[in-house]
Amino acid sequence: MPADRACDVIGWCRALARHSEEPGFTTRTFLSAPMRAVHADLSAWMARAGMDVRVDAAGNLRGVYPGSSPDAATLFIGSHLDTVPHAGAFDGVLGVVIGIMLVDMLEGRRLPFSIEVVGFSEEEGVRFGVPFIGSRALAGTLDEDLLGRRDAAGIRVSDAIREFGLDPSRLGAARAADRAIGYFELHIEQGPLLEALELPLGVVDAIAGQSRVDVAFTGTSGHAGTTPMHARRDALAGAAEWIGHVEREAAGTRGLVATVGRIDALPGATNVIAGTCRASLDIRHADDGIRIAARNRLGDAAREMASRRGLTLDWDVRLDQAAVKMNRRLAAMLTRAVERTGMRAVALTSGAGHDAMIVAGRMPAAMLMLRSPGGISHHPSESVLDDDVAAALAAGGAFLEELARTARD
Ligand code: HGY
Ligand code: MN
Ligand code: MN
Repeated sequence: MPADRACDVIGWCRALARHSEEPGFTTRTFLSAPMRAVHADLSAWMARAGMDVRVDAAGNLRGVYPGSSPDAATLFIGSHLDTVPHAGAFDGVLGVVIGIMLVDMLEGRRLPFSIEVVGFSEEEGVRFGVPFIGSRALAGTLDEDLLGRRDAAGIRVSDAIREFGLDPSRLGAARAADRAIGYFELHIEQGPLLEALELPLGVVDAIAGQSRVDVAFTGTSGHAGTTPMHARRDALAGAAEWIGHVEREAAGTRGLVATVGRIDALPGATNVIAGTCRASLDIRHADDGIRIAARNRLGDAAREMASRRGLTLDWDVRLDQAAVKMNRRLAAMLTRAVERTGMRAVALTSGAGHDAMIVAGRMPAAMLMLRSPGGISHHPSESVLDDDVAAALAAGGAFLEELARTARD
């Protein structure tokens, strides 16, 4: 039975991956058109598992499986439904599909708590440059600043919500009820650790903090053929010097990762010196002090390089998300559940950010990681193994039973 269900989980994820803004790739950003098809598929699977389904004002898909009594507290199981551009089929959606399958595995049996499976509308931060819109709505921490953020077309978050047919004035109703047992997120590891350890599952002890900065170097565009090298204020050359420095700084600081994933040079012609160069910075570390100090050093370096080259610099910190520890009691229960299914559980710190780090501010949170073959993620070749999904279903089922036992005590 678990093997069949694991095969279904993987099949469902691959089916959802076809709902995309880009034919031939998986690209699905906040409340874009393909999200409706994802909601339709998941709603059908949720309803078949005996869940009442709704979409909240932040575009989160929410399926409720009632508990044994009307006033039962709620266990949330969730992850995100949006993706990065050219994504794989499992980052985010796997946690939602496994949540539905765990409910289906109850086969109508009621637990002493309700289960609410949530497919968050936006976690990656691709469309508006700031992540976690969906989980902030559940946590009740969405603020006017975020709702006013604009995408590349100048559309605000609140406008995008209206365009999807939802009402931003009802965002308060998206907030999780106070009687929550906790939040449980299953997610691919997206890195090489579990594969190196030859283990299918890992229990998350903490999620690394991350900062995201929009950087812009501004000089003077000019003729590539007639402008002497000493007379240039080349924004792209300035950004290039800084990007090399970013890589060296991260490689030289234990446990630090820093990435410039996007660069836009303007006006962007072969025979024109770039007058403006915008770049993104994503910097992470398990220790917030080390991350912030490194972020500040990179800002100082950018200012020094810009000044030396006669450029101006804009440095806009878009996100400073502190590292978050998972709930120790739930992590211990999850570890016992994994071991009860005959597997060794290892604790690991997640370098990837997750909705759990936002929801953890509202209720106890726990995460179970599944091995990422090749450590590949944020890439079309991202995958999971059938046996590892079967193991996650068994461990997730044992975790629910353990929670039910403690709820009855
Ligand atoms: O960027 C991340 O860490 C996650 O995939 N959103
Ligand atoms: Mn991701
Ligand atoms: Mn993810």
